[in-house]
Amino acid sequence: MSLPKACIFDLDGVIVDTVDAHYKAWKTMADELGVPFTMEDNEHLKGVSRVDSMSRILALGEIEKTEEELMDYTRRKNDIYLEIISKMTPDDILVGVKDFIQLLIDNGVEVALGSSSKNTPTILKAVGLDKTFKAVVDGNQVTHSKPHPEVFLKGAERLGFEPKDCVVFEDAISGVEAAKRAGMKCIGVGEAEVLFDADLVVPDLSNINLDTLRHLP
Ligand code: B16
Ligand code: MG
Repeated sequence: MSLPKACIFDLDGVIVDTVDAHYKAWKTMADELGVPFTMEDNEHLKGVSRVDSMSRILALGEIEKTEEELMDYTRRKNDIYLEIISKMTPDDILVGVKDFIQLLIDNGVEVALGSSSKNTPTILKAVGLDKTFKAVVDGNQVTHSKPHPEVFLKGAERLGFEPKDCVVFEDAISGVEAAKRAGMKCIGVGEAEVLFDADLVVPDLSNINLDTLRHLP
């Protein structure tokens, strides 16, 4: 098989190590509301938009809030998150990412980013990757959050490729579903027991090369 025309990368948990920062910020809001919230609960928020994540935490605690209160909680969560990530540097890029992206570019595979995060521009700048991707689609540009396929379909469209020509890299259950619904192959980054719907799962991007891409199941 030949190489894909493009690879579309998720941001949080694939390119940068922000999963703990999101968890800490959500945990603060959940504690305030008296809602038990574990790392396993957090697994189901990965890739899900800020407001949908807050709604899920309220649902976990069977708590009802007005729209205004909901927006206030999401704003305060983001303030906590922004404070944590304000210290980000290029050292927060996950292992293997830079080398793998360079390998793709050197071999004519285009690279794009597809994230649910509205903080994408801030993060890409902080870690020095703001000029790396040919197309960036983030939470500011989509109507529907993952698991809806919109973010990846827009990424393919911006590059001018068909979904079948793109491979997605994702760390979230919702993100793997979004990629599959977009009609793209998906490589899960994380644990195979969690990301079982992906076509292949690797622990991180240092465990992948061009042959892996050529021989995707
Ligand atoms: P923000 P990704 C997602 O980013 C995160 O996984 C998820 O935890 C977060 O709630 C969502 O972005 C929205 O992020 O609050 O920064 O807009 O994994 O799709 O890159
Ligand atoms: Mg992610």
